Amino acid sequence: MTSIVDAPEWRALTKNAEALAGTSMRDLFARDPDRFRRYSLSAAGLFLDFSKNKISDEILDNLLALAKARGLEARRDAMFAGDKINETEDRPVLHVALRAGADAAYAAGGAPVSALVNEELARMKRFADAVQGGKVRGRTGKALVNVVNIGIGGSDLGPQMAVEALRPYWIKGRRSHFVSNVDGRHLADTLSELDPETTLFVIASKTFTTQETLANARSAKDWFLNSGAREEDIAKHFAALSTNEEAVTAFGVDPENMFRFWDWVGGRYSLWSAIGLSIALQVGFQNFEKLLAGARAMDAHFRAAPLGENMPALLALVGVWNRNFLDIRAHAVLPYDQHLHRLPAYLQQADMESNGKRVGLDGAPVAHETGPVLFGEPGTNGQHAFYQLLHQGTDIVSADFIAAATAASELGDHHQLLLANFLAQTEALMRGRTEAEARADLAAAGLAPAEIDRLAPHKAFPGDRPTSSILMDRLTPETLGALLALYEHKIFCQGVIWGINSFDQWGVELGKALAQDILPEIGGPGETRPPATARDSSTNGLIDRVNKARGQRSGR
Ligand code: G6Q
Repeated sequence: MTSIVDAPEWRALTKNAEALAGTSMRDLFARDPDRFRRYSLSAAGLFLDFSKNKISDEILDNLLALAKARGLEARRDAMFAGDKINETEDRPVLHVALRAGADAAYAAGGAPVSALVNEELARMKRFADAVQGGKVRGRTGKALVNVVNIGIGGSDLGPQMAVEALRPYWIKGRRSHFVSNVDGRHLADTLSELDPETTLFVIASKTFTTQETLANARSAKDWFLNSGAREEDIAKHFAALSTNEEAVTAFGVDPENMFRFWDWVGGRYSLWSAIGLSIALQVGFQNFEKLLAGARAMDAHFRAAPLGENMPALLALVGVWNRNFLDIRAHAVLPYDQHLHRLPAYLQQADMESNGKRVGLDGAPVAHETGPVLFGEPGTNGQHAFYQLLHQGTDIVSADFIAAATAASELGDHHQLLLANFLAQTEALMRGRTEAEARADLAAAGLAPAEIDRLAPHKAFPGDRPTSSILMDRLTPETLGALLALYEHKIFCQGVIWGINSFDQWGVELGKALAQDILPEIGGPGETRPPATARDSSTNGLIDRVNKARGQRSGR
């Protein structure tokens, strides 16, 4: 297969980038008053403006030609058809089937799955409704008002992000807690505020073999049993979300409280599955269904819209342009919405675990860059932190700005202030401020010429920093679902263009294996250990230091 960088579409884009070098986005906007209309679109309750990227019709045409040449449409169809597009794990990738609705008829690798999905959703609904309605209660008859989700990675980030995002929909009196870190403080700090009689543990683990989750689940079980509960009470206080029935049963969870999903659901794509139970418990099953419906609307758009009018495909192509042709190495996700404060962390996993790959589907190293470093914080907080580098740093960082035009409940003029900041930032990043403009501003402020000379270079902004804006009328379960599906499909499209498998994550394996290996070398408190010799001098030295400090510490 010809390397993608030798393809005519790639070469054309390289030429486009060279030709554009002397043109600023200011110029592009000045030349074309219609730019906003032409480079924006609506889908599934979302509006995307990508006009503040350094693109033109010709560039967009070449990007679309690249997508076609890479077989994006056929690959998309293969995903929806349940083909085994996760080739290194020999699995279909069918999270779209989890939110496809009652009438769907999806098959994974030829085997029908929609009836199974709907059956499991019905079981989740019964359970969530029973907890909400007080039919399921704790061992002493008290309502289960606290839910502790124990999971990590894909079994934590999605549900946690969605629960935070849907705060206005929270069931009164219910509180969800998320414990992920194997650092015992995470669990201990969380449990220190909880009453075992009113706590429901949801153990979320696709494999039910993950070291961190099992360690936390075991300690949670000990805490519960040490509160005077008996083994048979576990059924009332523990649920499990998993594909591994045997391990769940061995742990002691009642199979009635186990909610299943399947190997064709990737961990970071699993919040739509049983992994979403914690979301349903916090916001009610109806709102969870609305979240699925919002994603379904984006799926329908992604599946049917021609690439040139397809929101996930366009967002992906703009990202490819920025990454591969403008050499932009980092991408910021900047939600102007406090309730979306966990979205950057969630997308960091979704994007970086999916597209942080260096080898193509054919096993050969790729000849082009793949996923950017992704980070973010909610606006306006980030403005007072890292935006300095976004505006004036030597690296150009692309960004997605995300905002809702209205808030669930508005407090004074806060939402206007928030929106004004969002708009001001995208404008400033695009336009910048020339040194001449900086000089004029300083002169207008009455500064002496020498001061103007001294300060003007520091007050100039180069601008030309690309941003996309995603707007919704309001953040609801539906618009959240659409937003998350937009990003899932964007990541998929980029993976196809880059020729990589977005659905495996072998890169997390080496560290896991070494941790198992090193574990026996770490002494308990008060234990004396012989010097470590098995590894490099740095790792041996660190093990010795840790063991020395731990050896001097007795007891707990
Ligand atoms: C996600 C990854 C990873 C996974 C966690 C938890 O795509 O596979 O983040 O979700 O390692 O795995 P378990 O759900 O199996 O515990």
